[in-house]
Amino acid sequence: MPTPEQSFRFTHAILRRPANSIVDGLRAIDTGTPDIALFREHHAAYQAALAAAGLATTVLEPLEEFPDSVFVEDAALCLPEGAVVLRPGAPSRLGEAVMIAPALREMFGDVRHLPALGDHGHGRIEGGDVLVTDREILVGRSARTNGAGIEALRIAVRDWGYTVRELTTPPDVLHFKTDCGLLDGDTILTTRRLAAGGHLDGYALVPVAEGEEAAANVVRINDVVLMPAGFPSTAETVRDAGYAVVELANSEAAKVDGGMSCLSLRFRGAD
Ligand code: CIR
Repeated sequence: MPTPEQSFRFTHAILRRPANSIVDGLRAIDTGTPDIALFREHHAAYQAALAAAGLATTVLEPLEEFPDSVFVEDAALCLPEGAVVLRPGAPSRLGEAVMIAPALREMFGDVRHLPALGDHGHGRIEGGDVLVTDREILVGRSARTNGAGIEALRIAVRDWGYTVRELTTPPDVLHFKTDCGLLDGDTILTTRRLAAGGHLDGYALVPVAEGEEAAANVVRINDVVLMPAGFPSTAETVRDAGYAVVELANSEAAKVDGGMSCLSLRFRGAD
């Protein structure tokens, strides 16, 4: 059941170290090959920022056979009541869900798998399309997330008291959260193209600066908002709105379409 501030008050995070195979990570546009040493530095700084925000971090070993596995967010959804193993829509990433399940079982008493729906159980859903707010779980249908996947999530979390609302990720945008991030339980930083769909009506919206669309994927963790570095106007906007901002270098993850939210699974552990 959603409770006030549960969408950003966390105690733990799960990360996975980048594999050397990240150079083969999926990307919409080729803007260069990630520099692995620099990616590792950025990843360590990201982990340190989570720790500084008050989280205990568990860092899993790299998985060379899954180039995109550093982006742990896409394989699971963690809620205070338990964890749900998702079904990534990118064929090369489906196995990441199997690989994250043992870590989830160590940390959660209740780990759920999505029910198979329809004749072939073809539900697909990636965590990048899932935004948990203090009121509900928003899920954007995308090239990676389909209606059956969203329906399966709805069934999986129903008895925990969550409402799942299906929205649409804008065309040619990887994930719903590529274009937005939570600032507090009902305030969302968003691109104009996502807001234009009217999907987020009812929430207080803070627009990213024109030309800084890549700044929208932020994560609020306890008292800070983690943002990718290099988007000064949006950083200022978020600060002016009253939030403490931590800017983190993200150039290497960005080459494979990764951002602040994708690099961790954040949750509130049992008290
Ligand atoms: C992919 O295309 O799946 C990865 N290269 C990037 C995943 C980013 N994940 C996220 O936004 N949650």
